Amino acid sequence: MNTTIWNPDIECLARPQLESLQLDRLQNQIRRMSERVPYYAEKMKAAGIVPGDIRSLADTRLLPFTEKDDLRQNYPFQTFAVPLREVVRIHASTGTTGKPTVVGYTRQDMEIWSEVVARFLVAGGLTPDDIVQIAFGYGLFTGGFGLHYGVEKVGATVIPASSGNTERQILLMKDLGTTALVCTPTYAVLLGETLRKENIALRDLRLRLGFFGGEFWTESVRHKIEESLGVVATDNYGLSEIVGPGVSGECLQQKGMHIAEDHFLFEVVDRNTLQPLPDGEWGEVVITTLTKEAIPVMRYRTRDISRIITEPCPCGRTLRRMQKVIGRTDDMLIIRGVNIFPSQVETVLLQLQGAEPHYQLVITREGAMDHLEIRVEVSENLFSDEMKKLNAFRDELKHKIDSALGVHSKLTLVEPGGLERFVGKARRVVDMRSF
Ligand code: DLL
Repeated sequence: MNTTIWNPDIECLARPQLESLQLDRLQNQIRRMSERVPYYAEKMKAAGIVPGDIRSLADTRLLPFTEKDDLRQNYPFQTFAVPLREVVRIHASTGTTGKPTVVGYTRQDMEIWSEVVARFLVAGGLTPDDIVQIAFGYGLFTGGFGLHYGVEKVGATVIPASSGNTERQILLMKDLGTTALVCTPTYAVLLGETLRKENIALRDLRLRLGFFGGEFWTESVRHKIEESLGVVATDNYGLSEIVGPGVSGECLQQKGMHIAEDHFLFEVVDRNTLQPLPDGEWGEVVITTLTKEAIPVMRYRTRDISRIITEPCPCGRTLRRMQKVIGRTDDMLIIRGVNIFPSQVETVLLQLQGAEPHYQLVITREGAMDHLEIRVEVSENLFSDEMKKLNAFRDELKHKIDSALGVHSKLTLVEPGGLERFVGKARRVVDMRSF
């Protein structure tokens, strides 16, 4: 196992020293926000808070939250804390509706961004000898450029393949001897399938590591990817509003993502009461930036559901970990009064031999009744088997899904390759109720 740590001075810092660093930075950041960003100054005033009220890390709870909509309403630059001439890079979040959220970076922000990405890359086994194929989109999305600069910082070789064009990705992998792959887990699954379809043996490739992030994925998908691509697959997490990739990432233990706590202050709050929860409890992740110059963010409600792992990690890093994200609060569907997360479906699916990690939830409304249809792709093997086997599989899967979700659904089995493939993040839910 690779035991190299990119920045041991910080990644292995004793807790009391880390917390004192965090508090210093928090106080400084809040003061800067109140002086430089009228939006935060007003919000703090409305909450009856002055920067001097933040005397301990626990006082973070006194600060108002920021939501995606707040940033949208300040489109494009109103929450920037520096003049544009100090901004060296702009990115934007992948908004599906309306205007995107624009984010900016100063030169120092860029330096910190590549530093935090380098940390998780090295934690996941990357060395300067690796050849890294980045199959995230290069553009306004933070994935491509974020990973690119981190890989360069580590000193490995970057292949900036960008997203899509699966044939070419495989050609590059073969001919250039790619050892590490960077993309969404969804795309990694597709690449694995394509290798199999084209009878490309893993021994003809040099792949050994995979860094996947940008969307939720289950442990079962991790196993599928590791098997089909011959890599050790680690998870990494981030969001544009905070920095992009690099907020947290797994080490080779593959048990939770170490948070760059010297730059990002984490809280987990109850998603209904918004009160901070004790460490270890599941809730919504809320992040305050500690060092961001261009767009500092105060208590950003990520909508992502996770929990803090406080137990020490055998890798030696003292930075706490967040558990794999299990979904977003706004992914939650309410079907006939029952709360459902697409992740529950994925978890059940992959427990059964024969189901592929390609599925779609379609919700329709007839009169006042909501209907949930779950479309699941089946494997080639099962599909070519006799009808009896397929029916037995359908019955078992339907029973398992219904009891996991607590609501009746219609299960439709789809032939191999029958559902849409994604080169970036997957879209699993089609909610026809809003059409
Ligand atoms: O997806 C940043 C990123 C790029 C992270 C590449 C990692 C790798 P956004 O487009 O702003 O930024 O989307 C952020 O994606 O709030 C989560 O809901 C989801 N997300 C990101 N990483 C993970 C992950 C980038 N590892 C939103 N697990 C976040 C689960 C993730 N969800």
